[in-house]
Amino acid sequence: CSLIKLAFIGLMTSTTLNAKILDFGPNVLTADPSGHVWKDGRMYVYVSHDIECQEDFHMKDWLVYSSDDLEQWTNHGPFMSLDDFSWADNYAWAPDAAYKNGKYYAVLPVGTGFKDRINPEKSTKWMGLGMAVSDSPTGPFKDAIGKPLWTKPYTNDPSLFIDDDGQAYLYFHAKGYDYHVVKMNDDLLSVDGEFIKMDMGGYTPKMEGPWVFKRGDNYYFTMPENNRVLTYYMAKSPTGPWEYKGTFMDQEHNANNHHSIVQFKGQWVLFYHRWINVSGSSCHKRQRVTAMEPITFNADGTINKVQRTD
Ligand code: FUB
Repeated sequence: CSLIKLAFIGLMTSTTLNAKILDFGPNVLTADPSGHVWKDGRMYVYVSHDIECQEDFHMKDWLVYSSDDLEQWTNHGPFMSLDDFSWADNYAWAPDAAYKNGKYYAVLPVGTGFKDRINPEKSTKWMGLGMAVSDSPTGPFKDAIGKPLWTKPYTNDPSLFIDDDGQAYLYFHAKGYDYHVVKMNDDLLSVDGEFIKMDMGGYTPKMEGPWVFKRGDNYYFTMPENNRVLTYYMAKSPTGPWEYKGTFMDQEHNANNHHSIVQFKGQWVLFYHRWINVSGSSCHKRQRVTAMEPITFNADGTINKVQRTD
């Protein structure tokens, strides 16, 4: 009888999360969600802030929302903008955040220049990682080092993972350096040593937007493979060797995805973005909005495939 009760409670728990596009307010377009549960137990989601009908993702600032039930979301507004970086003026792309030693940290890809689609050799676009710090999870954040974390290689899409022993690892997307990781010093503002090329078991497709998390004694390296389909590797250490496990979310339209996976009140949650025709918008093409789904695991730690909920 108590087993039946437990199964029932389990079922109730796994259905409490209502998968959906998050209501972040009218005409608010967001993407690249990075979900974190900080010490107050609330869920904080840091997102890129799309501009209606934008071309080549010329975004200007980032937003943060929080919730204690994943239903009602509090808008904390922009937590930082390009104006806060003296050395960058474009591409406010996929953010990540971390908490350490009583401070909140944001890792923010920003850049300069423009992409020339007709004559790519004339492109001046460059991106690097800004490191920002705040006393509050919702900001205001300040540029903590006054320059990019490094200038070469061109880098975006950071994922800052802090292991149980307090060691921080920074994963990122950088041309020629995909599937590398670097250890961060305790200040979370400087790197400790060289980039480490990880053993991915011989399979290294084009990646963007890595997201690393730990569940039990398994580490997960997840990514939008070929910028579209969400796939993952598993390992017993944050630097690998990684074993490829395949797809956990198919692609939608011929468009990018970017995600995060985080545990909230016992439930694992996948945040990602969708491309939809936004009602009331004057833009006649699909635009990005943040969505979430419950995500579940098998006994061996592998991830069950997630279907989008309409
Ligand atoms: O939002 C700008 C870029 O689009 C992100 O950095 C990529 O991951 C893709 O989502």
